[in-house]
Amino acid sequence: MKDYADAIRLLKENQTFWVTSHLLPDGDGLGSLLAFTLALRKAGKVVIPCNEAPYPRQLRFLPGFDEIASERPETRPEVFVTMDVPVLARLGKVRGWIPDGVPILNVDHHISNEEFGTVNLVEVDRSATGEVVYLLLREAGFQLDADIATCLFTAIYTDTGRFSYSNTSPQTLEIAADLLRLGASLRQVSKWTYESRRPIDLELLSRAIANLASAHGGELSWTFLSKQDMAAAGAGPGDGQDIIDLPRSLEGVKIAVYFREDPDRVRVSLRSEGDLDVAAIAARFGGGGHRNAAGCTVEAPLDEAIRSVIDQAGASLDLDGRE
Ligand SMILES: [Mn+2]
Repeated sequence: MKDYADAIRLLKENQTFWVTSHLLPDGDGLGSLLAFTLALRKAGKVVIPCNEAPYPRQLRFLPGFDEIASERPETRPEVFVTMDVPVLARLGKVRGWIPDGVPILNVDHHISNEEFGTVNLVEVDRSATGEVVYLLLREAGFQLDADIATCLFTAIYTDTGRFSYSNTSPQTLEIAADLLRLGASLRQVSKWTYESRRPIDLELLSRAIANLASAHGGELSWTFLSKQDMAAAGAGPGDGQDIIDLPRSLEGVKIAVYFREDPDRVRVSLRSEGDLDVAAIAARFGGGGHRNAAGCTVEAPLDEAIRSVIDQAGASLDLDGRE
């Protein structure tokens, strides 16, 4: 519990905080950031949530969403807090805002976390950073209310794929139960995060279905959205984030991959079952993540990026088959 004690001391002994998450923040990143903001404000602290925009539209319902600053705040913080951020480069332009000499509190659950903080509260066995934030706030004695519970529930709900991934532990469900008791709205969170598709999302999905491919007797499945796919659907940078769920939903799939072609590079999302380690595959391309969920960016033409990542994925399935 050493890191909890150090983190709690930073929270108690200081009054002014900035809190941020990674680029294109997800439910865990923004849920953790906003829960922290609301809980510390409730205790009379000054907390400024800030992040590089854009933020996903499906998270607009989160309490405090409209207050996230996308420009450098004026007030100097006494502590700079990162949520769900494994490496400082993932902060984007916010990295350049960190004032000299300000301690950093790094709250995360990524195995690839580089422990860049003054205090590192990194728990790699937790399903979500939201779980760590819950334990931190509880341990420190901060009061939780329905809004804070909704933020934390969203963090855990989305990072566990609605409690379906192997990172979901008994304690994850106990924490989720406590959050529902505190007033988190399961229906509201579910509606916004998983039941708010627009026609454009279906257009992207239909293109992803058309691009679906598999190998290794169906154990390896992937799809892609090219620049042309994105443009034809009228999609922007925040769209098509959930397409990885398509290849991973097929029977018998052990490794699923999704490639999205951006103007100057290809973003790659990887998912796996069991002991198959996709963080190791992502690391070969300069990325990282968790054993069963990882990502990287490849600066190569789309077809080349697909070929090299699928080769690596196939090789790890070969190795797996031999064990
Ligand atoms: Mn997370």
